[in-house]
Amino acid sequence: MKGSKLLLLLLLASSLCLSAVIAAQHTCPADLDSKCEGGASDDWEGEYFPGVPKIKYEGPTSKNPLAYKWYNAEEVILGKKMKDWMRFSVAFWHTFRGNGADPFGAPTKAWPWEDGTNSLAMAKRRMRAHFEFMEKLGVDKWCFHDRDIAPDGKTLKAKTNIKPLWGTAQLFLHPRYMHGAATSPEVKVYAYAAAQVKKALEVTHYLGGENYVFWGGREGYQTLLNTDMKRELDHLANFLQAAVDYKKKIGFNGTLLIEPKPQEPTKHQYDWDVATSFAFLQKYGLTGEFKINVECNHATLSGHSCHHELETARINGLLGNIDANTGDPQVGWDTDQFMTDIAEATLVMSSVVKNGGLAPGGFNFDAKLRRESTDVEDMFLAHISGMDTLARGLRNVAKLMEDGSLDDLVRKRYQSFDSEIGALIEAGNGDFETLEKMVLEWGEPNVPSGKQELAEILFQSAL
Ligand code: XUL
Ligand code: CO
Repeated sequence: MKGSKLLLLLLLASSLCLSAVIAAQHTCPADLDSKCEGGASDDWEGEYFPGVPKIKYEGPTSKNPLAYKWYNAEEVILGKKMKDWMRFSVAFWHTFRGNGADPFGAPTKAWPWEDGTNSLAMAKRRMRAHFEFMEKLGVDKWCFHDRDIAPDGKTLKAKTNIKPLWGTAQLFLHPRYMHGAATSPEVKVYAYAAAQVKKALEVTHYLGGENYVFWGGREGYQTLLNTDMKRELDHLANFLQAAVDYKKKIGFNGTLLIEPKPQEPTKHQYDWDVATSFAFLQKYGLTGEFKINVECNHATLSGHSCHHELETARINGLLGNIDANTGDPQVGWDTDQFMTDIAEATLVMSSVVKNGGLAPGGFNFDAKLRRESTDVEDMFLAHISGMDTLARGLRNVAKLMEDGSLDDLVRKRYQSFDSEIGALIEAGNGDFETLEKMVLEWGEPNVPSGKQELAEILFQSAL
């Protein structure tokens, strides 16, 4: 009993120090070297990015790296403002908690506002830098892990126009989660994870979040020799059902999202890809309650393209959000790079347009600077590049649709099914006896070319 009370207190302290009040503000420069009277460095009111202006759209001919060339928030494309198609979001964990460390090397980022502590003052200061960053970028959504944001609720809530696209619980870093969280063989770990997700759902709701993500951190296995896979999957389903129940209980109307990934950190992650996640949701009767957050780098790790995963989600009514990033073709792990490939972005945007957009989901930049990118300005450049790439993709999709040749090519490939017998089959009435009779009448079919090269030419013409 004592233990569980302590646990809840700890959870409260770590996530819900949200009651911390910002006292009367000092005005100090946003610079660690300046000795402000009273030493209240958390109350800095100065600029964190003094060299960076508000990023504006200057069009494709601009040579200004700190400007948008393709993303013009208010411009209407295919009947919707660009900002409403894109719904961009900054991932707090990469942009403000990523320090450039890798398994071989120490942190490389020395952002001027970081003082190396994990204090409340530091959390507040970092959050102010984060809001200034988003305001200058012109982005009004962000995503967070509970463990990264602690403990400054007033700062988070005060900026009413900047809201979380989604929140999530960080259930993979702490050693207690080494065998998984909802799939841990240890019931106390399952319960701990439940208490953490409960709190993270509350915090996301409190901050006005529009979605909540379940990425299966360590929900998977390292070897089947010590694993009861059925039991673990049953536990995971019960955990997700309990999350649905709690979400409803607290009146949180946000969408719950599953984020598939095939491996890393475990050898086999249970949410391998979209199709596997869909089968899981169907088996446990959870399809109406969840959508999918497709991450492009996870898609390629699972041996699919991002486009494949998006289409699989879309045609099953499951496409809810995109973690916008990309992998490196020469590297076999989750590099979480900003997407810069225009062809890939065009394919991604074609799925988004066919989906009618992503709302209440959006594009979360689950992407990080390279370890070697260490200027504060690089944080802006990376996001501008990612935003412009996807915006350019959207413009390309509009070109392809206006031209219509590619859609025509696809439509024509299936036109034999527009016949009487094709309609019969599509209606589910193509019985084998009828079809055999038709074959005897028709003889050997004349099979047309797939026109793949032509499709590629038509696609390229829009890039
Ligand atoms: C990990 C990953 C996570 C989730 C949120 O690969 O993508 O950052 O998006 O936990
Ligand atoms: Co992600």
